[in-house]
Amino acid sequence: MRISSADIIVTSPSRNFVTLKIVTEDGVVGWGDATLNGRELAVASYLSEHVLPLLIGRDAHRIEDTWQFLYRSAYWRRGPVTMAAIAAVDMALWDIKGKVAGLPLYQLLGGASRVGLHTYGHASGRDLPELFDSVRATLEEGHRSVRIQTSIPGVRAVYGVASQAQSTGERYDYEPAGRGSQPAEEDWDTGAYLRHLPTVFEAVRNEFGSELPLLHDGHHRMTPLQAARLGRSLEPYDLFWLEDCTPAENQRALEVVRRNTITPLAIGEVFNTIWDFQHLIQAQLIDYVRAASTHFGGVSPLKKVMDFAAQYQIKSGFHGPTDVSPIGFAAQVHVGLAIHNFGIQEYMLHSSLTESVFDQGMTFVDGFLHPSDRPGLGVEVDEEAAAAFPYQRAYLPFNRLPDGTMHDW
Ligand code: CS2
Ligand code: MG
Repeated sequence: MRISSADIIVTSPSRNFVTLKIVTEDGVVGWGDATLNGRELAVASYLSEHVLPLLIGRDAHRIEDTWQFLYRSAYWRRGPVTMAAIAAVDMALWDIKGKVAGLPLYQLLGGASRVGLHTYGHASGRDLPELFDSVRATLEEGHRSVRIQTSIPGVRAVYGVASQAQSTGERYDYEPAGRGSQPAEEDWDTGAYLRHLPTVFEAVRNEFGSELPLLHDGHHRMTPLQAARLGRSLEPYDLFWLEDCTPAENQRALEVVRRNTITPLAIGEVFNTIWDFQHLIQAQLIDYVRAASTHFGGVSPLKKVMDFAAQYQIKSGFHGPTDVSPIGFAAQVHVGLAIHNFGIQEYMLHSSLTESVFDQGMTFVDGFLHPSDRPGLGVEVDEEAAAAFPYQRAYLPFNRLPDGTMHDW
């Protein structure tokens, strides 16, 4: 079954998305997500200039061979742009295979291992009353686990706090990458953060009890020792995980953290390949794999890294922000349903505008997320609707320390 055409759709319903459409000679359509937040057009151009011409005439059924061809033949491997491009092709081909087979993707991956996926949602606030309201709203949405982010006294604007500075009127989660020609500047003070955060978790535990699973995202901002100290000071509050506590480049940092705390660790939303996880998994330095199908080369490598992680009792916690499109999100929901070592799924809910372009058939009932039972990924794109939302330049914010030093994400 040959590929007869391949096209890129760039659309911005609430936020930018890059979508690949592959069509076979007998008219089967496959969709893939190639969205790289803040650098979207680089992937669109990588695909249209270098990859799409290679796809025409290839056998759409040869998913693994096509993946290896795009990965190995380029000579320069890996990196977020390359891997988001390969991810889109991989997803689109799995979508096609599912449609031809008449089966949802999870059935091709071994079938369901559970009734549905437990999710976590985001809660945040400038102060405790606002945070508590946000936790309640997150629970009302159906999540049974909650990520807690908070303002820090004396620090003007902190990433991940919905009601702060760059909020645009729409729900913050929809567009943390602010539209405009320059990124927003935020503040950071690690000392103040390390002092304040345990007091917030203590208050949340007092308000919501000991059973609610709580998570926190450190956004790569600590040194190894700072992260170890935070992990230890949060132990009384029994976190489900502490995410991205140190910058991902220095993997040995996790050894320091691990030696000093039993707070579970999740990492890897900015990782691109299984090799980024190799040491962390083998040395058992993490508990959850945070990869996202879209930034990790697609469905095929996501399944492989989880099978590798399974040997070490490490579970999935796939990255599920709104900058992963409904297509990329569906791809990893199928993987999560099929694998044995599923942990939890981050679920931020796309805006109604996004859903007017991407028709997703998944369900979220009684705290369980279930992929669509339509054949393939189960997401269809309304191209006419997409055309009404042209690309808008957008950047994630960055942050500086109190003395003006540029700091880590
Ligand atoms: C965050 C993301 O979801 C998360 O855990 O780290 O919101 C992240 O900041 C964005 O996906 C960046 O594009
Ligand atoms: Mg994160």
